[in-house]
Amino acid sequence: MTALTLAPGLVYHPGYLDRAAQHGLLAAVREVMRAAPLFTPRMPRTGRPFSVRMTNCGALGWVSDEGGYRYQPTHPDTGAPWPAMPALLVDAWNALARYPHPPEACLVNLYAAGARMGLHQDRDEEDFAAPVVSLSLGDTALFRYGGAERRAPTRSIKLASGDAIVFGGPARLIFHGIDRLLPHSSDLLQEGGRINLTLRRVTCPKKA
Ligand code: MD3
Ligand code: FE
Repeated sequence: MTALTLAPGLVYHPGYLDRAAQHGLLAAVREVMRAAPLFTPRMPRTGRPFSVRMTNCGALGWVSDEGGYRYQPTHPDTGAPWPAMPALLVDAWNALARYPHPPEACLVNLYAAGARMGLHQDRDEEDFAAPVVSLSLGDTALFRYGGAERRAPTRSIKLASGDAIVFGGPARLIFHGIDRLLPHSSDLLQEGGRINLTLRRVTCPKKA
């Protein structure tokens, strides 16, 4: 597999999943969405809804509402535990993360046409030693990333269906976001749009 290091700790694997693997992962994600329906996260304080809808699998899931950003073991609407992490996702983590503990959370982001995600850092986890692994399905997205400070200059790359990207080490706390989708760029999702999966460690592993 070709892997491109775009910045220290930022490794891009274009076409990591072939078409068959994308279909397999999509089937697993549809099962997750059946057990844990998509919810609409809201901004802390203001309650303004995100344009992206979300769900999670794994022991912990990321949620956001007027009370803030946090990880919790249950769905914010149904109260049910998150469904288990599909084996295909654990396989991807094991192949890409180079981290000796399994992922605890997989955030599933669903972008319909017009959805976007503003520039932000992921810093609600305790363990920044572990990388974040992202997998993309469906329409290509224009992904923007900068540095560890908001004012740092940014670059953009396109994330296409099947691409994987890993953010570890000095890239773990970079600012990043999704400016827009390229409509109709993939036919993987019948309804169009894009699904992004991010595999994360949340807690610090206990010392042996
Ligand atoms: C860099 N998701 O869920 S994936 C997110 O495409 C998020 O849905 C975007 O940003 C998406 O938080 C971007 C790429 C990504 C994900 C997590 C990161 C880049 C990251 C965590 C740390 C640094
Ligand atoms: Fe993020």
